[in-house]
Amino acid sequence: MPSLFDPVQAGDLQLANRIVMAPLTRNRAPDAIPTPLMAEYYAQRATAGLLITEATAISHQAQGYADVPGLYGTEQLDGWKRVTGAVHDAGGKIVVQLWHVGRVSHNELQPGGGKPVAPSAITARTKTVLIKDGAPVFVPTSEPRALDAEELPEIVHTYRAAALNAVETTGFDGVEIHGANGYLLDQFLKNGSNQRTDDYGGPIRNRARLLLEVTRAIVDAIGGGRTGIRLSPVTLANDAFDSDPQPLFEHVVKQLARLDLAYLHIIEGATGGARDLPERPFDYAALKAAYRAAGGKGAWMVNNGYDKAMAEQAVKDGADLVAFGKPFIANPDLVQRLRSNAPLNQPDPATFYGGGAEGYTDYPDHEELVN
Ligand code: 8OZ
Repeated sequence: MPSLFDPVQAGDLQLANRIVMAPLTRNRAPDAIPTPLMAEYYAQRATAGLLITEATAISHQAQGYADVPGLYGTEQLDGWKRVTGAVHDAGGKIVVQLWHVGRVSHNELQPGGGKPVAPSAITARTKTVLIKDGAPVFVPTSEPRALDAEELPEIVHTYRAAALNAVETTGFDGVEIHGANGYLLDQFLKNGSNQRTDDYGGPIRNRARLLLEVTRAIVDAIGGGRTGIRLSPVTLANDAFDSDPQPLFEHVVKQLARLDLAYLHIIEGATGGARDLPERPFDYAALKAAYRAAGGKGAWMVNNGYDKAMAEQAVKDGADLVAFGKPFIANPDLVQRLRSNAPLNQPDPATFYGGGAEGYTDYPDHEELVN
């Protein structure tokens, strides 16, 4: 029986253990440029089997929050090279999470102050963050405009270009497609946000089309073995809602099964919150069974509120990887702490988004505390 601390292969990725650092938005990249401090932060956490970067915009249009990083433009790519170099020097593996926020944005963050783009012109009942006079301000997201079908190939191409930049230019070990949490690809999947009447709306196979086109384009460019995807069937994040998620997501994973992906990353329940949502029931075992029955061989990564005991049980039950979010904010040496049952530092929510080293690179290793 494998343990959480045993090596595992996920596609082309040879991972030292099954503990993954989940993507965590930290808003410390002014002008979307990754900083040297970010390189230090990720390198401190390099004992994770795999690091997934914070969500990273594939274009200016894909931006939805102040000071989140991008993967376009020379300065942004150079910033990421510093990060991948530092992580690799520390012996780690790192993939970048490719992000298009769709309607979860604000005019002020969009090229030329234009409207954010979405499957349909339905405003998300959620907030985003701007920086005003140096301080973060929460504001409602702007009314989006519905994308023309003719604009979608360009978006697919932009994902593909970002994936190529990730592995060829910036040294990432692979990419994770952000298909979760109410952002563009999830907006297309779910009928609460997608009311299109063309080939990208209506029946499940149409709503899944953009996500699958993006995934195929990336796999074609960099190989499935370096490509993962994150899904959140019933998340409450960003006004995401589908009236019948079980068949929707079973269709998605059956199609993904044909693409030889490195991994599927599944958020169980409400992102960063309750694992059980009585008002949004979902059968994750059936989802996994549908993927395997369709021939899917990617690693199965689970996420949301795991502690050591739950993670060990998940691995016993057949999960290949377990992603930890908040515990990695406060515990750079989380793998070693879990291994030795050391107590965990508690993260400070006041320093999650924005700021500098405080609450970012200054959480101590356990060894530093006891010596
Ligand atoms: C927290 C704050 C802003 C963005 C996600 C990228 O939920 C995010 C995010 C999380 O996937």
